[in-house]
Amino acid sequence: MISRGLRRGRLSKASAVVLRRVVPWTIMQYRSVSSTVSRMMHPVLYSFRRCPYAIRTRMALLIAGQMVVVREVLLREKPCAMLTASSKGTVPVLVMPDGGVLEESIDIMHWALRNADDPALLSGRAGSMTVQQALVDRNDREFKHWLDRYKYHVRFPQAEQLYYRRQAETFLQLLESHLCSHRFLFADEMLFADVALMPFVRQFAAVEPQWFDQCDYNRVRGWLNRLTSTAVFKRAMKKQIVWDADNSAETQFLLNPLSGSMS
Ligand SMILES: N[C@@H](CCC(=O)N[C@@H](CS)C(=O)NCC(=O)O)C(=O)O
Repeated sequence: MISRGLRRGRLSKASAVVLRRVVPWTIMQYRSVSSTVSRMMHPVLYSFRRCPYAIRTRMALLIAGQMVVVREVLLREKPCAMLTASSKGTVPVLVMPDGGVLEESIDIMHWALRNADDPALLSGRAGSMTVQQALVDRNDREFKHWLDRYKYHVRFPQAEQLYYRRQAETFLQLLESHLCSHRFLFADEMLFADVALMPFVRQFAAVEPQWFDQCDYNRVRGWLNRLTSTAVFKRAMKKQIVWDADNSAETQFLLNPLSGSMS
């Protein structure tokens, strides 16, 4: 089961509704709906398809129904426009039409959800946001640290890959305990923490898929499968041509609108 807003798959912005009336969804989805107007009206998201931080923001933007123009970048060849907006050089970066910049994935998620029609979307029961955020912080600080070492163990020869995996597993054990009483981490519906953490656990699972398929973390595996089966995840992972400022064939498109079921 997923949240009300997702089930409705509704558009949150009047402009999205208008656009959808005049532009068939299939065209919106597969062709670049890119024009000076869309860039001026909507924030620009610099993104990299496989980056877990970018995945969580694309999902949150979709869930919140926020219209953005997505520019897929290559990490080894970051566009000047992105570096001018954010010299930090990491994705995701969200550049607002008024020039404001958000350069942390969590900030972009919060911005997207704050501006959604339903501000309580993904927050869960009153008060649960603080607890969710604490788990997300632990992911970003601790799990990500061990995940990088597990995944790129060749670059960290101080210890064996197995050692790094075992360190990362501490976090999986915590997630497993969260999943004892509900289908998602904090409820029977997908909330903020599920979206924020899932791309990292997915990355962990992909390091040794055979081991992960047979490991004891059955609930985590089921949770991950549920999340990767959602329409919102599939939509967020759709391949996009790399954006090139010099290329006259525009490649950015609007992430929204969504239509139909999100589950
Ligand atoms: N704290 C940042 C971290 C973002 C991050 O580290 N992104 C990676 C890609 S997954 C990146 O852009 N790395 C820069 C590089 O590889 O050059 C956030 O939450 O947005």
